[in-house]
Amino acid sequence: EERYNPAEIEQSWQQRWEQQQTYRVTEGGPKPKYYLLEMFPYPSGRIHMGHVRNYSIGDVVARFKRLQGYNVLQPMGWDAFGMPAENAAIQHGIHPAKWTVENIANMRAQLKKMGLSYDWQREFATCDASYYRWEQEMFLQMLEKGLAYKKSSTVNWCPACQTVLANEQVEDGGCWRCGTAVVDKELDQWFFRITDYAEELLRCIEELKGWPDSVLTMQRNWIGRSTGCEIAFALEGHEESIRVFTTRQDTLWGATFMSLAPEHPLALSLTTVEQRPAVEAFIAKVKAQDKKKRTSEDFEKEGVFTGAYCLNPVTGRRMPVFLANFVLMDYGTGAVMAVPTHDQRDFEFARKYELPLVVVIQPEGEALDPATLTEAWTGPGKLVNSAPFDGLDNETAKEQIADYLSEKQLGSKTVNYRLRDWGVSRQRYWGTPIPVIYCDACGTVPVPREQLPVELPRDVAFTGEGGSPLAQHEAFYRTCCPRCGAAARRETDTFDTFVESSWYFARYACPDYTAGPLERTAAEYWLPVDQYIGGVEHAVMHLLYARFFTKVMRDLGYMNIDEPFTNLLTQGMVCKETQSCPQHGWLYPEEVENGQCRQCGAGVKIGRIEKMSKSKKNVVDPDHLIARYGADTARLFSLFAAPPEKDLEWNEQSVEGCYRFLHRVWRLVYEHRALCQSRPQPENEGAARNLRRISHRTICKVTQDIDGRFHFNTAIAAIMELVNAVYAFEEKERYPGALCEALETLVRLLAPFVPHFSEELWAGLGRPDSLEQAGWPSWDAALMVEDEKLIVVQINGKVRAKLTVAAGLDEQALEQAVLADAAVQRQLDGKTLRKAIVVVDKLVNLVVA
Ligand code: ANZ
Ligand code: ZN
Repeated sequence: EERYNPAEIEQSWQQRWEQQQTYRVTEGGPKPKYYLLEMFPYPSGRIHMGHVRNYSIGDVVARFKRLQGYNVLQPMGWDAFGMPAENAAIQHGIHPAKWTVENIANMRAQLKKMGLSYDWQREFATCDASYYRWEQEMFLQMLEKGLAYKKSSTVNWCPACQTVLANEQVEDGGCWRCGTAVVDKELDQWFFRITDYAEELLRCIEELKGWPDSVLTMQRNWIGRSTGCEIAFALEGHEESIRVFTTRQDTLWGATFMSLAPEHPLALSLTTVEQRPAVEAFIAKVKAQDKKKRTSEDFEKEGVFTGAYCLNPVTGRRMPVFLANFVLMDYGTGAVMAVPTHDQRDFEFARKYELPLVVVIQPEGEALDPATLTEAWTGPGKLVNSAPFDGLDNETAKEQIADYLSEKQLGSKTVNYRLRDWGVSRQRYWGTPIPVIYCDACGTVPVPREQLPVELPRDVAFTGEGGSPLAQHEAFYRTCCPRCGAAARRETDTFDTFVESSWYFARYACPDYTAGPLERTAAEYWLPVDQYIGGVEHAVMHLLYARFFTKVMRDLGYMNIDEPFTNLLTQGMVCKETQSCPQHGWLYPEEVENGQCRQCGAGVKIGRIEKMSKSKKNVVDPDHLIARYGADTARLFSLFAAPPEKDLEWNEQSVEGCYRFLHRVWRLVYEHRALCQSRPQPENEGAARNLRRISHRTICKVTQDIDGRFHFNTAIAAIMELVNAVYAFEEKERYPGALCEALETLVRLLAPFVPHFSEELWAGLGRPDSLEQAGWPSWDAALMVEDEKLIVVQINGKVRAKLTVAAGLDEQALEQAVLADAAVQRQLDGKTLRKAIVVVDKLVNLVVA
């Protein structure tokens, strides 16, 4: 067709891809495999611009790799369990299963309209029993190995969602989903022993060369390995001693008091009768405080004296024992030897309660005086007041003191992790049931394998009133003990949905396998994921859990890899300015016309540019975008407007620009399609040579920009320049070969970005092979170089001559060529050459006297 009509061609190519199952892949064959994965979506109902961006980025890489000759797996599925489905049930009376299935159908249709090259055969949803039954099976195996266990623990509880939240799901003391203030609650919970893998998870970070440094740093900090000592402090008048964990055993001689967590088991038993009321009041006060706040730097350090004393094991000094709000029970041993001269929190605490200070680290060229000290010295220095270690630099002292303490049996070297075991119990309906049964006689009994899956019952009531609907569903929880047959109760908690997303990437290798979680040959063929793409908000939880699960599944014999994702790309957010009306609050873009509110006509206030979100209504509906411009324009815009890691700002003009660009290319190719069909050979002379140079340079640049670097925006910009060069090419009739080469190059380079558009144009060019058969174009380096260069010759800084020489001459050759030139020789006549300054391919300045 003469005119570019996206709606028509997109539909026809999508149909063809579907009918021919173009993107279906199987294991094996001569091509190398390439597994590209985008983080799968939660089926919230509709796709948003963030999805469009994420999947456009992924699809470029998938198509590019396919054209390069890889056997590319790009799957899609649904992270289908979770709270929104249940909340919808409570609010609108629609069953979570129905809600989820409908949302998936909507979103699948939307994604299909984008022309993404997924192998849809492999699609699955994590709420399918055929998926989660294998999660249940793996849980049972983890239980056998002690990797899953139950313990009573204080959990973060969201009173609004009525559920436990992982530490990572608490943001500024509020629930990550609804913002409600989180409270502590004691509950029996299932845990995964991720701490068993802390060391390996940390060590393998070094091998993740294809991950952004920022993500690796976050993972490293999250695991939080500290090396130091555990030291015992004897208590006056008590049998027990207090053990502390410290990373600064070099400051032991300066420890003047002790700080315990208010939750410390010895706290009350140590307390003297006189101090008891104050201590009890303090404990009650701290319990009500949020843990994160309590330990933040700027939170007021507070404590209470217990009346008890312990002894510094090396100085023999009596140290008063305090409870302090900034000491947490779940780190180290819950007790801190306080060194107010060298720890800022201890310093503030000591000033407040008038406790003694002893300097033990003396920085170079400065004499610290406890009387005038205004803050703790936390830097390096030499030891003082620490005989027999005086005079050592403190790093050396750390080592020596650690050895000294072990010898004297006062302490031992230890490693401590900030990482905690992963609490996976949720008091929710819409999740994977945890397959255990509680029997009065036999205790916790695993559900026998042959009874798996423990399926979620459909007929549940959603009252919204606390607890899980499963706990009210008698037919579900009433069961009998698999061991003794007595009446027993089934576990009604379900898994954290992060469990499902921890291994879905592997299941795409064999989604229909019925004999286990993974079919060995398929998993070995596809895994690991070569390139993973998703939001940076998953830098810690999801990515760490998936790494953990990979190692667990490896140790259970399901996989033979250590790490799931070889390369990771974290894409930025899609942002847009907000708009609001004084009367009607936030406004959707379509509620604004000519800067006025459509409802009341008031002037609209343009707000900050922020991440697109429904709550602020600064969103663009991908459906509208695609209906108006087509999927290819939507894709091109998402890829062209910013590099993938950066935030992308919505810009209607830029969308228009992409749309016009495609029209422009279309006209150009269409106009010359008859010429190209005759397949002229590219010429190698004059202007033809020039155009060919641009074509080949563009192939080279686009390839390098895409491959591993994801500089799609500059790749597209280079293609745009090629289009300009073809438009400007004046000898189209004389050099049809070079022209056709340029046009074919254009279409082929655009294929990963705008696939429908490129397929259609390619078909029109009359090449016998398909785009895919033609493969990714290669460049000819010889054609890329310019053969001649115009060199400016200066004598003592003034331009005296110009001459043409072969391109690429090195400094010496260029100087010789210039000096051999007759015109230059004439100018130099009789003068002596002092120096020649040579800029290759450009200029030679001769300094003469
Ligand atoms: C004495 C000392 C002297 C410390 C000094 C620091 C500086 P990281 O690196 O994070 O592992 N600590 C230990 N357990 C704690 C707890 N449960 N709550 C709060 N603080 C705790 O930090 C280790 C340091 O944090 C330890 O080293 C301890 O204070 C404190 F000049 O011991 B230090
Ligand atoms: Zn029993």
